[in-house]
Amino acid sequence: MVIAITREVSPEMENCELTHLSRQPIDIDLACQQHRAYEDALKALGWQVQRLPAEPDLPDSVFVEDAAVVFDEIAVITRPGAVSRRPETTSIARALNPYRRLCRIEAPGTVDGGDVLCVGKNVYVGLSSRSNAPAIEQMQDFLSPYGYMVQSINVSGFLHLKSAVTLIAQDTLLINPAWVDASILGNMRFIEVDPRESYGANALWIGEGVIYPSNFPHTRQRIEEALGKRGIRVVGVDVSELQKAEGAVTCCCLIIRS
Ligand code: CIR
Repeated sequence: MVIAITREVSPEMENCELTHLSRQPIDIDLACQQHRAYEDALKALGWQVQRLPAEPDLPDSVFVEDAAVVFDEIAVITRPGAVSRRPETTSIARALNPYRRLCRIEAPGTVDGGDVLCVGKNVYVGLSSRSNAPAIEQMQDFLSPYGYMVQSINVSGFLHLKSAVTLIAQDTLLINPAWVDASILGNMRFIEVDPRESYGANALWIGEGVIYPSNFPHTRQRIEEALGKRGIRVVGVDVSELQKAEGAVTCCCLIIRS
């Protein structure tokens, strides 16, 4: 069974952290509708959605991916790079406690889950404005007993490693080659985003489906051409309001496989 932990949109999302985007008005009602449609897409692909209540005082708390990284053996509770986001981990740790042994990143380490890309036993962590070397060392200590290799990748000019590259099938990465050099990611197949769609590398792969923002049609076509014949279909979701908060599709759930 696969469980996806989500959290309702905060009514304060307009006061979110922004790094590379300028602030625009966010329609909170529409954001909530889009988020429900995203959860429906997860359910339609066979996942069980466990929705946590909104955290009204934590504007970015819908982006649950950043507060933890869930592995088969353990869950790493992060220490997010943005100070405003650190309280998000309390309720996420509570939600994950029944499923996994918890390990916690401690100061001076900081890491956002959006910087952690897992490809089998290879764990790539973005060295970014949010995630630093002490956290990467702590992750290596937590994970090496289970056979994982943790490796850092420099991230600059975009928010998180997974803004630039995500796993889209067992052996395939969706990548923006202008932001990340594919040669450091090992022996994989790659689908490159259309150059007109720089932000199009964040996709959420779930077995036979890929949840993908509807505003990157050119990249979507590339994904369908490459994966359609392998029985993986693309499910488009409109996440315009979440994108204004610099979010995307991987960041709105935490995936627990059991
Ligand atoms: C932030 O800057 O932290 C939020 N406004 C957006 C976080 C998006 N997280 C993600 O893509 N993993």
